[in-house]
Amino acid sequence: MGIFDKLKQTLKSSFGNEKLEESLSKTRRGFIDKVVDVFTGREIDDDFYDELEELLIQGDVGVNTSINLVENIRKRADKERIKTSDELKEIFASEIAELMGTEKTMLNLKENQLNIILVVGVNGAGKTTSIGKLTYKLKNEGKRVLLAAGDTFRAAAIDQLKIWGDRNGVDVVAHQEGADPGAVVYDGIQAALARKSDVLIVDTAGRLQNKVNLMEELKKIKRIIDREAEGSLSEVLLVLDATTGQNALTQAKLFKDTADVTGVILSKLDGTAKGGIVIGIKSELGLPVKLIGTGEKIEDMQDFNPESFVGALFSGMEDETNE
Ligand SMILES: Nc1nc2c(ncn2[C@@H]2O[C@H](COP(=O)(O)OP(=O)(O)OP(=O)(O)O)[C@@H](O)[C@H]2O)c(=O)[nH]1
Ligand SMILES: [Mg+2]
Repeated sequence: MGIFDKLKQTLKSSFGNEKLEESLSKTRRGFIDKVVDVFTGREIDDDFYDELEELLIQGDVGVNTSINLVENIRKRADKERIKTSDELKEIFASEIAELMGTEKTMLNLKENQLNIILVVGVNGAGKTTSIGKLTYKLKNEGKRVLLAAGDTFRAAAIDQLKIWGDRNGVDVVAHQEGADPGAVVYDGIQAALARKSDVLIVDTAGRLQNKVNLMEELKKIKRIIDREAEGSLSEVLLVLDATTGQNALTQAKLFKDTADVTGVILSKLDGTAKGGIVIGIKSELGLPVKLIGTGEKIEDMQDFNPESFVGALFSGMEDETNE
């Protein structure tokens, strides 16, 4: 039995998520294939481990995580007296699987009350698009959704959210460009309470005069939510652009500390070879990835399932290893 067939068995139902496999195809080719190449027909020595570590770091797995992974693999190789790098492939795959865990981290939404989801992230990360896709997903799950255009920095941002509102057939609470985002959120909360909405999703600006302003504004929005609808802030979701790799990790640290982020939406996982970032986000930041963006269309969002992720990462590999 090939290594990846074994992994398949371990991961049970995780293979066969075609959309995810397609999204991760660049990551597979640009990162996983290279790593697997290192494992092919090599003597296991210090050079081998150095090269592996280097590749993991380049693959945006994160420095600490890469070092730990290689250390674990080295320990297991010693213990299990493994001599060739081919045998190590399986250990590598299983270490990644173990690091990612099996637990799905779902959105924390409560029944019979308003749930506010605050969506934050730097400009261009994919906040507004993700809100559009998330609205579609929640509506399909039977939730009543309302949107609030808390990004008042640009008129186009308000219009863009309204377009997603129209596509989904949900209302958007909005003020004019330059208005106080706190006032928009206040109105959004009153409207959501009056209509007994299940979910109010708040878009926010990704760019203000400077980072301090941005963080102050997020804090102010949170204060208004606490005052007007205590206990309703169910999620603060940080949207990270997977294509930015290590930069996304740096941004995440900033937001995590000031905005009490509860989870990550990883956007643009399609079209990037930097999918290894998923491994880094979990282990370097301790933040759960809750949703992933797999394209620009309304249905291109999935719950993040670590087993499916590992499965998709290593899919298509069995043919080569069975030869
Ligand atoms: N391929 C792909 N593109 C995406 C995805 N998510 C967002 N995008 C694209 O990324 C670009 C920026 O997305 P926005 O939703 O406008 O980002 P934003 O964070 O709201 O940006 P600002 O409003 O400027 O702060 C758009 O062209 C989106 O279509 C995704 O999962 N996959
Ligand atoms: Mg936006």
